[in-house]
Amino acid sequence: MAAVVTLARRITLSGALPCRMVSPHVPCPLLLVQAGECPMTPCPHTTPFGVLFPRSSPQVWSQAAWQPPGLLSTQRRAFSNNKILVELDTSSGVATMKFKSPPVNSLSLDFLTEFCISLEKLENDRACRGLIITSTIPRVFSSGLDIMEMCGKSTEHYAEFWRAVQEMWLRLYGSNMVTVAAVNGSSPAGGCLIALSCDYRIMAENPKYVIGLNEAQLGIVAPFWFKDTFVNAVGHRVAERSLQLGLLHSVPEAHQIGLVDEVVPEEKLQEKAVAVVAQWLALPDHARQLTKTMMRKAVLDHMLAHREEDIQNFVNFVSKDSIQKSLSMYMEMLKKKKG
Ligand code: CO8
Repeated sequence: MAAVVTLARRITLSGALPCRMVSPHVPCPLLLVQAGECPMTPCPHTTPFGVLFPRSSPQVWSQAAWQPPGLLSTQRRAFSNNKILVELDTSSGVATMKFKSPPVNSLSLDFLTEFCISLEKLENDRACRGLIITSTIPRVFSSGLDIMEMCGKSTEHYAEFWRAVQEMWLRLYGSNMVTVAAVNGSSPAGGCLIALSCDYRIMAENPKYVIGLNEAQLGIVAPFWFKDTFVNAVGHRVAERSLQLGLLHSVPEAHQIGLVDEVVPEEKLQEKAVAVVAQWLALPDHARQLTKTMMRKAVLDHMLAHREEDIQNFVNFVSKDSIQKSLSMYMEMLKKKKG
């Protein structure tokens, strides 16, 4: 209690403070408000102990995980659907999203829809500033797009499916939250795209895990925005070679080319992800978010400008007999590998 009062007094005495509370994702339009002059009703900064700023401010940049002892008890909220479980720790502002769609977390239309709904809920939740994405399925983070959604369906279905893939990427790549992929299994193609769309990737050490954009191996071509996202992470030359050869990289190789930022033993993965999010959240949201937008906007805008054309291209491409044949053969190969 004494610590809270001391902090509140220190903040109150410092006068002008950055207001971060209008929305976790939208900086206060005034940016600086005088303590106690917050335009919100009721003012979320005012506590029985004075004016309080639990979110990061210049005074607490190095103490991202700091909470007033006894004032904010650790609170967990969870919501779940058929494919995804989300747990939000409201005291740290970090949600963990766990894929739970056996056998391999493939990105079906249902999965993508639930993923987008979950992302939207978190994005609009003032209590959430950071997101960790991981899997509950042993050895698989996500097997990428559900190939069955691209085989033997109508053109309307292909269009709807592709719009959902685009939507997932737009929401994740353009998210205001700090996003960390805790990659605890293999992550080919669309699975790799999910990881690449996050701000930071940590992968579990395991000689069996692979990650990469392997579309060329299936006889299909990674769309331009998959490519742009990849290039932004690893650079043009590395992306070009990896994409042309449809490479699935081992964990050490993925680390070496910068496809993943860090490799840790599997049992340390969650703990490491939490530490990384805390480190990123220690900066003022508005500065980090505007910087993220500055880095990603061109790629997002380019996709949005060509969205309908991209859907049409996908539908035309995937409807071709030769592509249907390649995809069916690939599915056969996957099933045979098992037997
Ligand atoms: N879609 C649908 N079913 C799948 C997929 C998938 N992506 N991946 C695996 N499955 C199925 C398997 O066929 C198998 O089914 P069944 O039990 O009926 O035989 C079941 O899931 C389990 O698969 P495995 O036995 O292979 O599981 P393992 O744990 O041994 O291996 C792997 C897991 C490593 C994920 C492995 O399944 C694998 O490599 N899968 C293929 C992944 C892949 O190549 N994905 C690419 C999808 S395409 C994509 O994401 C981007 C496309 C961009 C569009 C381009 C424009 C045209």
